[in-house]
Amino acid sequence: MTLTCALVGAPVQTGTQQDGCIMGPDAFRTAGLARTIETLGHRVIDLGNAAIDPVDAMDHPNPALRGLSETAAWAATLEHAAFTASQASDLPIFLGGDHSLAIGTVPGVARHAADKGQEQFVLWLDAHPDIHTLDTTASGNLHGTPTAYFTGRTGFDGYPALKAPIKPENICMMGIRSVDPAENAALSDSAIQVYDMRSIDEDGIRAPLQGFLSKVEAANGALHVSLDVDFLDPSIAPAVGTTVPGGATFREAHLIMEMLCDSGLVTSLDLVELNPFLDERGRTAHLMVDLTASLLGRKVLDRPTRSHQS
Ligand code: 5AB
Ligand code: MN
Ligand code: MN
Ligand code: MN
Repeated sequence: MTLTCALVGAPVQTGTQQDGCIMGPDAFRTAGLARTIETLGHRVIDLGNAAIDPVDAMDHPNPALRGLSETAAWAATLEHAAFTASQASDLPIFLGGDHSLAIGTVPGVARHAADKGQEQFVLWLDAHPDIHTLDTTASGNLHGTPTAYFTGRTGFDGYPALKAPIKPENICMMGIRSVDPAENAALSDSAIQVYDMRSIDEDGIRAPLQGFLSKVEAANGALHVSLDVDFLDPSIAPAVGTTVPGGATFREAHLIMEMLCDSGLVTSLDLVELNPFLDERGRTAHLMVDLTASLLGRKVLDRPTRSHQS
């Protein structure tokens, strides 16, 4: 199937401590993302980079918070950008930027889904659940907060009101291996499905992902995939500020993308947390582009393989 993919640059780095994610959109473009997608027979429209206007500082009782007013401003800007890119294309691809950008992209695509009468689902591929509120984050880094915000948890004063919060039972997290105590508490009270690295070691990717995709299909839902570079093992993806050992392998990551491709269910994608300043000759950027290619139909063989038939 030929898709129209819209690239939306989101050079956000106010959600992290370490500078560099601002260069992410340019690194994805330089690594040939558009060309690669076109080679697979799809159309690409590059909508350029989103931007925010200067903002006034916001106060908050948590003294650790940094970049609060800028990040809240990105939420509104990217919600709008994601909503309009969803209308203008079959598959908006958001080029991060740190993961705080999901406070805009996910609500924006969810508003589009709601307008079409569809439920929004989210596949969160990350070492971290990013489910802190403004009160519970100890680092103060807001890239650790998006899933709490878009599921409608309280404690996000000054952020835009959510038009279409994501139901926790519509979220599947995979690759998780670094969880703070407050996040653990939030997840144990939540219907979010979490597959940590231990469960992937024990059971693999295929069965849990198939289970989640069946749910999306049965609901005729829209599916947003949020891919954090640190989902991948740092040995294959060094260009990220928050490396955690023991991440997904090259094949585990590609298998996810190949299964997502076969499902035909994906309606939007975040590529986040790439810090080109930390990369080795562009290898992480290229891996993220290759994973996107698997999601969009790059195959080894033209004929169906055995696992498709089983
Ligand atoms: B990322 C940590 N939980 O709150 C925190 O990379 C890490 O978007 C957050 O997943 C990692 O600072 C955010 C320790
Ligand atoms: Mn659409
Ligand atoms: Mn993340
Ligand atoms: Mn992460």
